[in-house]
Amino acid sequence: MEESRLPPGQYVPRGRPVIHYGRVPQFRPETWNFKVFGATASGEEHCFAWAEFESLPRATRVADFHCVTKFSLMANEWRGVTPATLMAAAPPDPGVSHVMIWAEYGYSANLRMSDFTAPETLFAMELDEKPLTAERGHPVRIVVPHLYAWKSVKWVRAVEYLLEDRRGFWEERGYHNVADPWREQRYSYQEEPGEGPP
Ligand SMILES: Nc1nc2c(c(=O)[nH]1)N[C@H]1C(S)=C(S)[C@@H](COP(=O)(O)O)O[C@H]1N2
Ligand SMILES: [Mo]
Repeated sequence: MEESRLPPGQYVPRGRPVIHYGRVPQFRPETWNFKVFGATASGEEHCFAWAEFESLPRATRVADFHCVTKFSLMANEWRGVTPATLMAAAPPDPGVSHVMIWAEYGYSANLRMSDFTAPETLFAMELDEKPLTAERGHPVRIVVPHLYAWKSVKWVRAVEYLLEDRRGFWEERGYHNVADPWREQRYSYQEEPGEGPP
């Protein structure tokens, strides 16, 4: 592997670690839904049942993935729904600047609109040609491979459109609001003016 693919301070571990805070949730297709709420264009909340979300068109992205605890998982092949597809089905108000990605049990991460709509960002439902396993985020996780992996929320249940930035779960607990691994934006004390909510 080329060294230039590894951001500063990262290493490639043996095996493929799985990490998250709290328990792995149970997936119940009958009651599962996916909400898009907050500053939608219509002012209404959009709600997708499992059958609807599952039938959205899918795309493939190959990307490396960098955890702030310093391991990186290289060349993952993700398949799922692009943010562009979701936004076409549930359009944002033109003033939306950020999104909050919400998971089961209240875990969350905020993203700038430019990171959410980046070409490599995906709502992944498959990894390496198999459905996601429960521990990797089944049925849907977002993958934002150009940011530290705490932003790649597993078990996503909602997207909230924001007119101004707000910190998510780890961003409120001392981690960097933007989280670019190439700039080693690990902790909130490193934030420069304009990189976090006022
Ligand atoms: N819902 C949820 N998503 C989460 C987390 C979590 O605690 N809860 N942990 C994040 C962190 S810190 C990392 S490094 C990656 C790990 O993904 P993996 O288990 O597929 O390696 O998931 C991220 N997504
Ligand atoms: Mo992480």
